[in-house]
Amino acid sequence: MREFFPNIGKIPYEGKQSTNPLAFKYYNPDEMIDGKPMREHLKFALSWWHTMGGDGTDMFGCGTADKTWGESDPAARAKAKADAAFEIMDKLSIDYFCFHDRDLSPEYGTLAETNAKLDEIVDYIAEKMAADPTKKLLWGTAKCFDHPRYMHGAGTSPSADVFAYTAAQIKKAIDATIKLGGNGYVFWGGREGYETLLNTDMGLELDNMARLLRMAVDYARSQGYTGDFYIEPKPKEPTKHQYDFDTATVLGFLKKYGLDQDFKMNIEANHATLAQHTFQHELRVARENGVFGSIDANQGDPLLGWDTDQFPTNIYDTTLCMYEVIKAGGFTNGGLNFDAKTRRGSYTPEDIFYSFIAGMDTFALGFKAARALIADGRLDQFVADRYASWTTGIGKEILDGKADMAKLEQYALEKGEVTDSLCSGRQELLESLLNNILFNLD
Ligand code: XUL
Ligand code: CO
Repeated sequence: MREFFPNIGKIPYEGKQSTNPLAFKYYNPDEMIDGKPMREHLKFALSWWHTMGGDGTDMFGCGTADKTWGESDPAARAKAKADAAFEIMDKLSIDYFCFHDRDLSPEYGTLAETNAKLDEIVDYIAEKMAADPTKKLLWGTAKCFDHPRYMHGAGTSPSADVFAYTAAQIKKAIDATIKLGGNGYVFWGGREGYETLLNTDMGLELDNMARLLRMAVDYARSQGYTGDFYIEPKPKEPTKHQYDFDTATVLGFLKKYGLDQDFKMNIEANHATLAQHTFQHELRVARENGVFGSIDANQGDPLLGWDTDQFPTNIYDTTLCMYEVIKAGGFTNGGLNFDAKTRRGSYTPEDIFYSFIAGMDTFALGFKAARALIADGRLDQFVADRYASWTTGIGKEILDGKADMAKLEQYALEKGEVTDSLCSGRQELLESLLNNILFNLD
């Protein structure tokens, strides 16, 4: 088989003293931690769209990177893409991948033809996976936002015909996910939102979105799918207002339509910042509501208000992210999908490897730091102590349901001004504790 990156070998782990740009400094895939290798804790995934398809095209200019994989015929290119993807995963010790249907195989003249060509490439990838069972599908999804038919949305389009087309496309993407053994299926609301309320029936659009999700879940379950369904919140872009604004908004939507038992969240770091939240905030909301599922690992630029999808290099963010992941019990069906692209100016084949190494090392460091933070115990103890007034006395009575307004009034009247259960929040102390943990890692 053709080698696409002949100048790059398998990326070794060389440790933090290494100066080799093509080596991991912190990510040691086979290092055993709590009885399982680091690769199984982190479950890194390659995103087919950015890595295999993204050529650097932006609103101001054409592509800078060659992602033709040496083929001009679309079907031949789809296969070459798969070969190159497996080579990249192999060389970087990445075990998982994620796809949109149209990343695997483009649209052809009719839906029937498009589906037939998709089947061919799915079969091809299934063969490659059978030959190398270390390569697994983290999740699949359908690209219901690219083609002009989706200009006004897909599941929330004013056109019932578009809704039907969307259902047909998602049905096929679910089939592909099942065929490739995926344990996740993502709904990111590509153009499910609005540009102006002047032309929008918001109530009908949201009802229809819920109808589509219910049909999709019922269909997948009828086909024996046992994995998770994820919603990936995002507040804006491409539309001015995306309905799946953030985790809290999505939770309200799911509860209203009785879908809350069927969905978890796929939290993307850059989407959190677009919603003016921290990455940790979104993860915490998901964890506290029992819907933490998977992560799209990337980062934005604090000075830019758009979805830059950069490879994550911020150690504070990855530390606090992995803190939430560990507290949520680790990944089950989910993982860390690099929904990230090399900068337009980082256009060479080596840049793909440098970018993944940067992102994977940053998450490995974050994982180690989060473990150290938890093992150290001072942070968790501080939080427990801060809420100590709920473990005894009136606090415990409130939690036990043994207090009402009259009883609390009586208590407050007798007790007088509150002093003894107020104490400092110690924010600066905790921030320097985090620094201390980070810079004392082995
Ligand atoms: C877009 C985005 C998507 C989803 C999958 O911002 O994150 O790539 O992850 O549709
Ligand atoms: Co994403």
